[in-house]
Amino acid sequence: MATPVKVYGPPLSTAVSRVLACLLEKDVQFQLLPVNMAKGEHKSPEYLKIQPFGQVPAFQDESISLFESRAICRYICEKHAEKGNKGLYGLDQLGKASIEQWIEAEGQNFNPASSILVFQLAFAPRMKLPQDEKAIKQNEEKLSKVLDVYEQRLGESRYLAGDEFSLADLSHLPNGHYLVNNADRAELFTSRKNVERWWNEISSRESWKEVVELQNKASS
Ligand SMILES: N[C@@H](CCC(=O)N[C@@H](CS)C(=O)NCC(=O)O)C(=O)O
Repeated sequence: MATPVKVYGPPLSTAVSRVLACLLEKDVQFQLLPVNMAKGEHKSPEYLKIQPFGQVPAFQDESISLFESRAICRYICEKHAEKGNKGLYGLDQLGKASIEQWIEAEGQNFNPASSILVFQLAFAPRMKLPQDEKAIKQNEEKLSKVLDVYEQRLGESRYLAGDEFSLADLSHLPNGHYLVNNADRAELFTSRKNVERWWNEISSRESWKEVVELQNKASS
């Protein structure tokens, strides 16, 4: 049996949960190793050897160490092309180009605004930090504009990159989950009928439900 890959970091982290969702879609065995961020373990010299920016996740497989959740997901999909959800990262050049385009849209357009909202609305209250109302308003406006583009796209195809669920859709789950369930911003999704349909489909995948279970266990 193959040695499980190692994922370092708490499942409550959005970037860690992106990698976990990918591993579960691809049916790849993994070991989740805790990093106590409250104690600053992610900034320790030992951890910085595998994640030089001092962030989670870090990832190890055989002799390779990787960081950056989207790069880790791409690696998992390439290495395990024949396992689990075979089409997750496309089956041909055109399919992959479309998936890449929408992974970039997630990283460059959806993530900047949504990650600020997730921090301000879901994490700041838990950490007893003050909320920045101006940043919340500005980023809600930014994200609305991004989701208007998604609304149009999702009127043309079932998923972002085409008619199959892909890594591009999966990449939206971590921030989307907090916005809908922990930040009282479900309306951003439900006020757009195609986005709402898409969100309901992608967030009810078994892989994502398992990630949410891991998150719930970690926070209980
Ligand atoms: N682009 C990175 C982002 C990683 C990231 O921002 N991780 C956060 C948790 S979700 C973190 O480690 N924050 C602690 C810090 O930056 O000190 C990725 O996708 O892996």
